[in-house]
Amino acid sequence: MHYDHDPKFPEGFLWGASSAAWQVEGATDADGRTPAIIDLNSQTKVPFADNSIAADHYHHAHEDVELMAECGFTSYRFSLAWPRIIPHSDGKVNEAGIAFYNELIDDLVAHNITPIVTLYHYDMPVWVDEELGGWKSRKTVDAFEHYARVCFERFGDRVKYWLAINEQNMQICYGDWLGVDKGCDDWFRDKWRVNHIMNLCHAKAVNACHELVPGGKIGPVPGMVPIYPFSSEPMDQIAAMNAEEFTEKIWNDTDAYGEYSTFLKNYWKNNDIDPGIEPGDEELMKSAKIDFIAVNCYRSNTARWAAANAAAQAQLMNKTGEKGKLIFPTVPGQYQLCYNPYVPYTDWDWEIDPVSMRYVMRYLWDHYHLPMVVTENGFGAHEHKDENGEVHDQYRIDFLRDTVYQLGLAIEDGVEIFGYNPWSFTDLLSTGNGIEKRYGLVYIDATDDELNEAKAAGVLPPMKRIKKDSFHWYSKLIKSNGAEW
Ligand code: BGP
Repeated sequence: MHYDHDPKFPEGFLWGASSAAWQVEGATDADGRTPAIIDLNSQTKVPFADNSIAADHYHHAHEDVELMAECGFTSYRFSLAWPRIIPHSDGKVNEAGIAFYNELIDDLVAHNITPIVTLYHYDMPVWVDEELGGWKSRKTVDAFEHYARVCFERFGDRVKYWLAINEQNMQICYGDWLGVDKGCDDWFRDKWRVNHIMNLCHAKAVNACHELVPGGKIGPVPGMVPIYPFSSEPMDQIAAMNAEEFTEKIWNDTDAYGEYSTFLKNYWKNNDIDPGIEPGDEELMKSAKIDFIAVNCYRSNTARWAAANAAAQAQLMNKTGEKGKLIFPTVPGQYQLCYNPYVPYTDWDWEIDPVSMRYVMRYLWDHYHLPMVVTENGFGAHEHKDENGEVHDQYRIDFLRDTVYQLGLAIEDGVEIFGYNPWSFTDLLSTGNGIEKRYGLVYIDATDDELNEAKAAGVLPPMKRIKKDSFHWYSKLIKSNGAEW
């Protein structure tokens, strides 16, 4: 990438990294935590993605915070595990779970690292699913509100930035990938009911945060994949707009305006879909005013027109990390996604497109005029130690540098952005590719096979942390507030 000047970042810009409880903590049955739906879902993934050890952050939390401080972090975005805090349907608070997060938060604050905390990053307790009906049931709204209130009451004195639900759009779009479609037999229709329940949970959390956390701010976390039209053929532009609506804009509009768009209401009407809206729901949604948008953005997609008689194709993810295994989706009469000839691809067929960060920031600012913080971005790769036990990840440094440059340009464009938290600090589990798809600034010295063997033997491996080259590069960048890049 050509850089024609140095980007500038505002004083107090939050530099950190990001994780999620089920992907980093491990210790899934420690100290009273009960199983989550995602534990079971992850066990169905090939290659191994069992999360019972993950990066074993549960037993290495202090060491990890020390490393963050050494790197110069001023923020850390992580999530709380619902089944660690409310393990059973009696709603009682698990003090051991609270103690783990209290220690982590205290440790961060003592190192001047601002915690940015996600309430829900895919770990619904199994009891919510089995006893209340999970995402299909309105009873879940009360259970979620209770959990959110406990978190705000217990941690809100030190945590001021809250995120409600991670990537609701992606959970609904790819319901089977994360197990959100559990128990639904007509996902085409049922997903809008699940989505509505999630919107009610989000609204309750937003209002409770404002009620219980002095100075608290809360926002949604859209998974943003900007959509470019494949060509200047006019129908490719409509296809790009359709893909944008159905994968992200519907959710952004609802979060920002607190109401369903006319586009979505017409779509429901034309397709005979009842999203299960009851009296009072729309008032609740409207009352929940978000303070900012937390943005996850790794890449872009490209769309071209798909005629109404085209063959439908669901997206099939690349689960092996061998290039060329992804099957793009086709939605007849709306769009099909396709390769972009102008960008390279990772081994998992993700577009390597740092410009997408500037695009997405400009796009969201123009539409919603809300401050933003980057809560995920990163480069997934196969990685190994060399003969000296070091990990050289120049490709990650190149990607992060290009992205930080684009973020700087977006700030110069006038967009209000207050932090950058790439995924991830240590290596951790990918959503479907075990620890083999690594994102960390810090290497975790274990392979999927070793984690499998350790689990079978019931022995925890040492899980040594090794700083990658990107750790050292990032440290210089953040200690100079973006000047040395
Ligand atoms: C985001 C999720 C994360 C994370 C990341 C990378 O969408 O919020 O949980 O895993 O994507 O994706 P993957 O692990 O599939 O490579």
